[in-house]
Amino acid sequence: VRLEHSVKYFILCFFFAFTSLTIPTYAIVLTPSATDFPPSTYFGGSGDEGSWAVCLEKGSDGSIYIAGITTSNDLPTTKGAYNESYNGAGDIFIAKFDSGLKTLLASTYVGGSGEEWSVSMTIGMDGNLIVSTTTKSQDFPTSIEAYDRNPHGDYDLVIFKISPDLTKLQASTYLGGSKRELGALKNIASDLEGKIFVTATSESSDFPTTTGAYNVNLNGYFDAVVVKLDSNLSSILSSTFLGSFSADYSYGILYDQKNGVYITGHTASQSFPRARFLFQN
Ligand SMILES: [Ca+2]
Ligand SMILES: [Ca+2]
Repeated sequence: VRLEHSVKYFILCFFFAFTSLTIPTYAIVLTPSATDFPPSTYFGGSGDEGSWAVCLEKGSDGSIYIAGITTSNDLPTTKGAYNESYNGAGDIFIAKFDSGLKTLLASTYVGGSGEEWSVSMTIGMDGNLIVSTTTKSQDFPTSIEAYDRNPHGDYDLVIFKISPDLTKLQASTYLGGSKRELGALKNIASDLEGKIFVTATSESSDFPTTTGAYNVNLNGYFDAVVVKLDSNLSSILSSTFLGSFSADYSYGILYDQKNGVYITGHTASQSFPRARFLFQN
């Protein structure tokens, strides 16, 4: 790895897709002054970590958060963490390290008794972590004031907020229709007011949309969906489908204060909706 002088702080996190191997997650921090191998650490248990995804964020105090999916029932968790023990069938893990990756500051599981897969994480304006996952769990923990406390069909999204010390679930809601909703590695974002944007792929004709939204009906098979929620995850502010007759998959979201929300994905639709002036028609 070549270190550029302009790189002030650089983090690499690897993920693997080998399902037949037991592979721990590891994170490496590179700094321009590093003369030896940069700070790095393994993090894992006896099962698999990060077979589907590992994502990371840097806190305002320099701490490093990593989140992913684990099948280990013995992953290191910290006393007083929100959920110290494994819930089964694949859970989310979230771990917080100091900037040098020397100390595990906090570590928790989050999940229900069924399968969780896909994880996406961002840090909100209030410092809470905002996480999105895809779940098959019928008992994923939700908050009393959640938009939706009930699962719908096969796979749903769950969006939750957890405190920066990983001790308190601040809010959590299901989001889905009667068929499958599928998240991605970078499908959540937050604006300066703390409102939360999430994108996913849905095959549910009853996925919740809002009156006046760009497209309130499922188009064909799979569509992208884009949803804006309030900061407590207690209501949908706006929600739309985005797609055309063939499959349209949504993979990523970016919030830009000036221009709004960007979505990226993959389409098999020849007639995917386009604006007039595009890079490529
Ligand atoms: Ca689980
Ligand atoms: Ca569903």
